[in-house]
Amino acid sequence: MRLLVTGGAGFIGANFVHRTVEDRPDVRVTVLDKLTYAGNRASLQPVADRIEFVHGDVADAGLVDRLVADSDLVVHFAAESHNDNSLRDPSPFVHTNVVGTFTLLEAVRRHGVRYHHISTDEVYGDLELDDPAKFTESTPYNPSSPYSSTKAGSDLLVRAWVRSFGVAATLSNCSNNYGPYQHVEKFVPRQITNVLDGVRPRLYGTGRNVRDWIHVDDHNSAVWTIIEKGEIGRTYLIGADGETDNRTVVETVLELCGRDPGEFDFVTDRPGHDLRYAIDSSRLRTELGWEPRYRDLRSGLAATVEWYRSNEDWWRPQKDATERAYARTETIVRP
Ligand code: NAD
Ligand code: TDX
Repeated sequence: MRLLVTGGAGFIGANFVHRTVEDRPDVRVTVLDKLTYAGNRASLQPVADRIEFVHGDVADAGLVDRLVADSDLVVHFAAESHNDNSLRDPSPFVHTNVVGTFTLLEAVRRHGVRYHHISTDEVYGDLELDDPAKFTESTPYNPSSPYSSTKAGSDLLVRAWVRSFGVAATLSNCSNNYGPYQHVEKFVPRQITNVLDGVRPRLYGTGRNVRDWIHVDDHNSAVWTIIEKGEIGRTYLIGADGETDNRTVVETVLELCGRDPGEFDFVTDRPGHDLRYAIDSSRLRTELGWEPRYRDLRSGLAATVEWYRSNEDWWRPQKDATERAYARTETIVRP
């Protein structure tokens, strides 16, 4: 099988490429990645001699057409992925998430290539903290940020290309991932690397916002399950019952690093900050038989702390610039 992975130098895409190369020697992997600030060739170094890497933009129609013509399957991870950046400058989010997805869809339509679309639970908006409800595949779209609205737009393009043009696509919407190779701008690696640097973690607002954490390897095993067993045109929610508030995550990271769990600061809240995400993944589990392997967030976080401790060469080059960008908008409000 000839597989094209977009965004394979990013966090989830790189982990997907690693697993695919290890578990599926019959698959020939080509990665298309623009190497934005979030893309890192070093994340693919362990498999560099077993894949083809193409440096380019998913919105480059000529390049995308040539690569798709030579593929049997496209898995589309490439995106601008950080909510805070989308509040500073939404423009690259529209370009990559909307125009990039459109460009890929036109190419898979022309060449009759199978397509899997990677998306997020944030397209559904948020839930109240005290609401027992979870997102399901029929929850109405209600995105809050420029990031989530461009992801919602890209999902709707995929659905329309399935219905109107018969494109053979599946979609998945996953909750918050954690694990190795995640950029230090994101919550979990930001706080781990802060603690390793002796800096107090930063919690937005009250710290009570809830995310539904899933290990990146569980996300990627679900993606392969959907590619192999999913029904064309169908959306599958991916989640591992990992609902936890941000304060608990920070306290756990501090404890795992041998620090006092109270050594954190509250900072200015994110504008429009979604309160809670929670995934009902019954469709994926009952129809396709998928189950997560990482069921204990604390031990998953412990392994992640160890990965960042052992791989400072990977994250150090991004750390200072990331913290300088945060410092421009962040103020400690309750020390
Ligand atoms: P990431 O920011 O770590 O990686 C994105 C990758 O895409 C980078 O390698 C970047 O260089 C590349 N890229 C960006 N613009 C590009 C363009 N125009 N052309 C080609 N490549 C480009 O993101 P991630 O966290 O790995 O997320 C991957 C996908 O998973 C995204 O579609 C995201 O919406 C989705 N998702 C992420 C999470 C999460 O918790 N991180 C959860 C659910 C869904
Ligand atoms: O320093 C911080 N302090 C803090 O309290 C940061 C960076 C974040 N937070 C909070 C905001 C969120 O409630 O932690 C939570 C997680 O924040 P992010 O890592 O920025 O993730 P989130 O905004 O929830 O979006 C993530 O999950 C869904 C990914 O970045 C998206 O790509 C994915 O679609």
